[in-house]
Amino acid sequence: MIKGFIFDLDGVITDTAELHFDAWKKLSDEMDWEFDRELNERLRGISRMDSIHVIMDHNGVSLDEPTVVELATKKNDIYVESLDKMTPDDYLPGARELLTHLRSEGFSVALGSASKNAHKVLKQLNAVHFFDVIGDGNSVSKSKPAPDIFLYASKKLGLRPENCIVFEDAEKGIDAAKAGKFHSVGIGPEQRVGHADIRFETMKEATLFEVKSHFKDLF
Ligand code: B16
Ligand code: MG
Repeated sequence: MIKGFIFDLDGVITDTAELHFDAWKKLSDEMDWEFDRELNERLRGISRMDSIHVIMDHNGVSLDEPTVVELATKKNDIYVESLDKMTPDDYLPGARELLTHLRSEGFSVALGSASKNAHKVLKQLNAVHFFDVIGDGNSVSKSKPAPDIFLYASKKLGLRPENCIVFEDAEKGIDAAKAGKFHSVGIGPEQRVGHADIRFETMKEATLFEVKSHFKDLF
């Protein structure tokens, strides 16, 4: 039986990828590092520290760890400032509707994001009340593709993985859901999340009706 839903944040509830891109681009320009949209795509769903290492590797750069932390903090300051402009108009189409529907049907709902800024993003969206549990980058130390963040969320909901559906837009996020034995819904293109149990191009198509029709034996 499905009793709970666990949502990733960036790419599922809202699109912070663009703001992450701007902040990494600003830092990269200052450092004279190459950074483009293709590289940004590889940062989808992975932690801030993993992200900066991907960018440095791409540029053949190696620095001591305190300097890396300092640079990642600089990027984060730029990113966090840009979140001030986010408003309740910035849900991805369909996301607020689905969260509202889940609430009205009494399902348990958790966030399972890699972001350490998830709370601020939810506050800007006015979305905190949709979640019984907020699992974010501060909740666990091993990031996706490890299943830890989703296991943390389901445990806090008091549910087993087989009773939960994870919504994810990142390849490594679906890997994490599968590693934890959760049911999974992929949001995005086939080449990215085609390994999910069911895939929708965008959140707009991912209605509760469609999800229930796919997992019909589990409702
Ligand atoms: P922060 P998600 C992820 O969010 C982003 O997709 C990823 O690009 C970012 O590096 C990560 O959060 C960490 O974010 O720097 O705010 O801690 O998709 O897991 O909700
Ligand atoms: Mg994501």
